[in-house]
Amino acid sequence: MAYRDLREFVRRLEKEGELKRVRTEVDPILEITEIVQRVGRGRRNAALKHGSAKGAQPEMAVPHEGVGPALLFEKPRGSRVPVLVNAFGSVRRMCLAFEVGALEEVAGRIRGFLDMQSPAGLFDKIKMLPKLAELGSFFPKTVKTGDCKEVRRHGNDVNLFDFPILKCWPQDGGRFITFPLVFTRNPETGKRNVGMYRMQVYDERSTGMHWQTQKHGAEHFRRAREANPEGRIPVAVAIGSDPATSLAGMLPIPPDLDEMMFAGFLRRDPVEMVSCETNDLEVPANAEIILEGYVNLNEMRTEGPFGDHTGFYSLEGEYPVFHVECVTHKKEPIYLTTVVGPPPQEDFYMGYAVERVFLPVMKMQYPEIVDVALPAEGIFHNLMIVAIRKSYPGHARKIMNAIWSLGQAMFTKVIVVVDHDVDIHSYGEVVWKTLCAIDPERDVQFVFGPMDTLDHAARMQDYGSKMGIDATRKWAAEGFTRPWPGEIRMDELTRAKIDAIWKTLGL
Ligand SMILES: Cc1cc2nc3c(=O)[nH]c(=O)nc-3n(C[C@H](O)[C@H](O)[C@H](O)COP(=O)(O)O)c2cc1C
Ligand SMILES: [Mn+2]
Repeated sequence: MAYRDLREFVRRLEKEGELKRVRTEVDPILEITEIVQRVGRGRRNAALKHGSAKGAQPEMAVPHEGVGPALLFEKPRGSRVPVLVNAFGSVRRMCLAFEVGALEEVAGRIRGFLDMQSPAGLFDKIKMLPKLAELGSFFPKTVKTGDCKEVRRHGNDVNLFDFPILKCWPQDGGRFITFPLVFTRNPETGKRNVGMYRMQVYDERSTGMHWQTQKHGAEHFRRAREANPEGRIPVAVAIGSDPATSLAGMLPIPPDLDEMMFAGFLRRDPVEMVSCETNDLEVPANAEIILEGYVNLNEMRTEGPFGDHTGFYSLEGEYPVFHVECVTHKKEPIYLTTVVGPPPQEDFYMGYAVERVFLPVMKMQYPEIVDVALPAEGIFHNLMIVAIRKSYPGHARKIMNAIWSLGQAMFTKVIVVVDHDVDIHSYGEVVWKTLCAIDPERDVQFVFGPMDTLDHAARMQDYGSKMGIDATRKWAAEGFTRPWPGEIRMDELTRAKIDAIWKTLGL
């Protein structure tokens, strides 16, 4: 049964021993971040040192404990609303969020749909029926009203400071809403987009809207502005929904594919949507908090700095401004947030789940891909390790170029391509075999293209160079005519002999 809402997930986490309540009054300004860092510290060090046992499941390659327990701060200073943080900060909690025993199950469901082919005979048709029926459960459903409407405030009664919005790090430009679902419509097609874009609180009724330039929200803004530079677009923001819906905003899915449909797929139950009070957007009926308002197409304001998931402050920049005209919320809402900072933090586990879940999609387009790994320290876009089954000259280069043109994987600053027999979840093995396999001048490739907005080393914002390392075995067909040595391994006969006398050796 899909979680009804966020609080049902909180109850589940508590039952599973995954959540701790903090009853002492603490300040959402800096103090909550410091507590989150401390509960995660032991685990963080373990995570930074981790390697994986040969043959281990990828899920075991990341520290199972995550970044400490989920925390519910019941008394944030200055607000009557409790703060939930770290709700998704471990592989186990991500599995609880998707109600699966292993993330592989979600990947398997996606694979099942991708494998659906035109039925050959009656038996095939019958086999497809349950899948087709399941498809129906993906589409969001419009309902008349929902819990998110229990309390409504308009105009001057709106005050964002009613909520315990965190200021995470000392040099942050202010308080930031870090876990919002931002709803807009494509002004040309009317199709919905939902993205997780941080929002800096400027005052009681306005925030920044950190639409990075390649993201779908930014595209909606640009298209609307081209049509009517002096106009405005409606925007709605939902904070805290059932886990799958809450996470849908970060999914790297194609433009015009509805994130709410994907949330329905993940929770195996349609997301119920209600109309906003003041505009024609729809929002999840089970949300804890809804902000309704608009963005002026001719207004930009300085946003940042913000202690980011790179582990550094992202710099100030000019971004659109969200004006809040109406707030609705549950009678006793929970404020869902996350703290980003030096890796790994909660977002690593959210991103890790996305990586595992979307691997089948990547493999369908590029069957030569055996596996991918995004080490936490690579903060998603800095490093991707890819294992391929190499079948033709230049294959590794082809995969690099494929990744640089694959949705948000375009941001990948460094791609390392290795042969299929390298355990890419063992970073020690990757370093060893990569460095042994390359002639740097020959095997490193540079290209230019779009960069993640948060990359502070790029020569300019949003544009820069990327590097691909072809660490596969080189072939004669690629101009490498020397012999390639085999990897050292003891022979079976000797191993068996020593096995037989091992116990007698006293070692
Ligand atoms: C905690 C967190 C914060 C994020 N903050 C931003 C942000 O401020 N701006 C942004 O463009 N993307 C941000 N992202 C990444 C987007 O949510 C992600 O790229 C998503 O796919 C965007 O939706 P879209 O593909 O519909 O544009 C954040 C992701 C997470 C997990
Ligand atoms: Mn989107």
